[in-house]
Formats: sequence, C-alpha cells, structure tokens
Amino acid sequence: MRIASVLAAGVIGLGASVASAYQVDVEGGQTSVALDTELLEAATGLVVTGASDAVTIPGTLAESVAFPINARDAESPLLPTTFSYDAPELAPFSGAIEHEGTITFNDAITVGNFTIGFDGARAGSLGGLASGFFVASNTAVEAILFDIELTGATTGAAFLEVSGNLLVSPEFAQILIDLEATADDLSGADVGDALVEGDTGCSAVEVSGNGKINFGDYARFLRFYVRDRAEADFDGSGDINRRDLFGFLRQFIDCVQRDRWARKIYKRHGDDMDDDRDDDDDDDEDDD
Ligand SMILES: [Ca+2]
Ligand SMILES: [Ca+2]
Ligand SMILES: [Ca+2]
Repeated sequence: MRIASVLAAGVIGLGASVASAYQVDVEGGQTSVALDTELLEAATGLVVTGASDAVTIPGTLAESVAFPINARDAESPLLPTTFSYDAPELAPFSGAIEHEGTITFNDAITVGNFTIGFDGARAGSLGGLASGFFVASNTAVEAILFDIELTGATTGAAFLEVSGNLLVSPEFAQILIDLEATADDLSGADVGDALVEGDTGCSAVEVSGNGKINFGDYARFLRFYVRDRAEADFDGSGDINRRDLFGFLRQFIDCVQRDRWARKIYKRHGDDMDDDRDDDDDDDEDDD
C-alpha cells in the first residue's frame, strides 16, 4: 500500500464525508511501543522506571510494551476511541485512537493514556518525515510527544495495522530542554517504533489467524464446535450450544460481506494500488 497516496486521500477525506465505501470502526486492540532506551538515556538521561497495570509487557514488537486501545464507549477518565476509516484503504479516515496505560521515567515523569490523532498541519514537517499522525500524552504531562513517520499500513474490514517511527515532536523537544534533560533540540529524532493493531469487531471470527475473514475461519470454527472444544464458546456463556454456532455465523457473514463489499468498491474505483490482500477469497492455506 502506497503510504503517500493513502495519506493524500486521507487528508482530502478529512473535510468531506464520502458515502461510497465501507466505513470500519476501530473498537479495540493494542498499540505496541518499542522505545530506543539506550538512545533516549544517552540523549536525555531518561530511563523508564515503571509502567501502570494496564500496560502489557511484552508487546508485539521486539522489546516493546503494549497499550490497550480503548473501546468506543470508554468512560471518563479514559477517552473513547473514535477512529474510523474506509476499507480496504485507510482513506478517508477520521477520529482518534485512544489508549489506556502510563509509563514513568526517572520515577518522576509519567506519560500515557495516549491519543494517536491526526493533524494535517503537521504532515510533512520534520524534514518531510512527519505523516500528520501524532502521539499525545494525556496525563499530568499533556502534550504531543511524538510525530509518527509511517513505515507501513495494512487495512481491511477485519483489521487495521499501522507501523511507524516515533519522532521526537517539537513540543516534546522543548519539554526536554525545559527539564534540562538536554540542551539540544531533539525534534525529529527517531527514538522508537510503534505498531497499531486495531480490532474492528471482526477479530472474533478471524480464528485461522491469517488476518482475513474467509472460508478457513468458518471451517476451523466448525471443527471447534463439532469437537466441543472451549474455543467454540463464541458468546462466552460457558456452554457450547447452537447459540454459539449461530452467533459465529451471523458475525462471520457480516464480516465477509463487509470485506467483499469493500473490495468491490475498491476495484470499481479502478485504483491499481498495490494490494497484498487481493488473493482469492477461499484461501485457507493456514487452516491446518
Ligand atoms: Ca524507529
Ligand atoms: Ca482467517
Ligand atoms: Ca456459549
């Protein structure tokens, strides 16, 4: 997926509502953050000394921690996630991805409950690297800490995966100078990586683990069901019965339709953008 074209379309889409594609809401998931702790310590003297209970260790990236993405009905003090996008592209998009969890530096500076948002005015700053997406802290330290340089984006009806470099924002650079952590302006320094793994409400039926909703998932669920295994308790009731099968089927069909519809629209628009998801629908090669 060409990131520049995604972004351009996203920026254009911010002001207009486009009704022709399938809107997908991010409902949960997690964002992994791998800070370059050696670089950070050498440049600023900052050392991570703690993390709150909500933080998952390790995260998906090597040497990372993960922050859960808040639900769309999250209640104060947490912020509700509002990010939506049109599948299978990431554009247009709107809203923000909100997280729970904090980390503390030097037993003194706590940042977290992060917002990943987008500000078109930031796009192209920091030597052209800033995508416009940023990471803001919503604790006592209330500031944009990082601009995100996108390094990858894979989207669909079933999932959202976005990766990027964490660049010290101009605001964070000033905070570090004010704290006398450094005398240098560190704006734009790449101090880590982030990986957003957004749950779009279809992950419950993506049981084969290949990121697509297709026949392999249905076949695998049926096998769980017939063999009466705990994985078939789709509604979480503790029993395995027809309600689980019907519940699965209903959501499975909804998610397959979303995915198909999104792909059709995508084809109709005649965009020849690289698509790593254009293989056939009954691809169930990982369904052993
Ligand atoms: Ca990096
Ligand atoms: Ca699958
Ligand atoms: Ca059940």
